[in-house]
Amino acid sequence: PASLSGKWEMISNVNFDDYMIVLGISASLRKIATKLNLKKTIERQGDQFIIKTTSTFRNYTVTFKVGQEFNEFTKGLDNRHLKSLVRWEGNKLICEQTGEKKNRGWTHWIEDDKLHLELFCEGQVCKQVYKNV
Ligand code: RET
Repeated sequence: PASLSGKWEMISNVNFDDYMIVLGISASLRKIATKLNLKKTIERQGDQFIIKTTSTFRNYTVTFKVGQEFNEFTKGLDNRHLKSLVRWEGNKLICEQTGEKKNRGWTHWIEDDKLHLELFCEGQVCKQVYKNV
């Protein structure tokens, strides 16, 4: 069955700029970030996930257990402190990120052997698709 685990490379990225705008990310950082070819490495050990987002410019790693709220610091993104909680909903891995920004979170799922990621915040939705590498 389709698994989130593995190495992934971004093939499309829609509305990333508007997502970053609602996060309050500066124009200069957005300009760099929109040009990045992002990669993901997802490691899973049972309920525990390590998700690494990497690029030539900056990396971001988040480690969590499904169903267990954790403190997330979005270092190098918008540098906010969040309470995050990840759950499964069918084949979708869904994170709710509670903090200063409303309706913030993300959803990961596999479709047609590709990794789909929706990043949402305050009504903006960024949609990224990654291929397996
Ligand atoms: C980069 C570059 C600097 C500016 C911004 C970035 C955004 C990273 C994002 C990462 C999302 C990670 C997720 C992990 C899930 O476990 C690329 C670090 C804004 C949006 C959803």
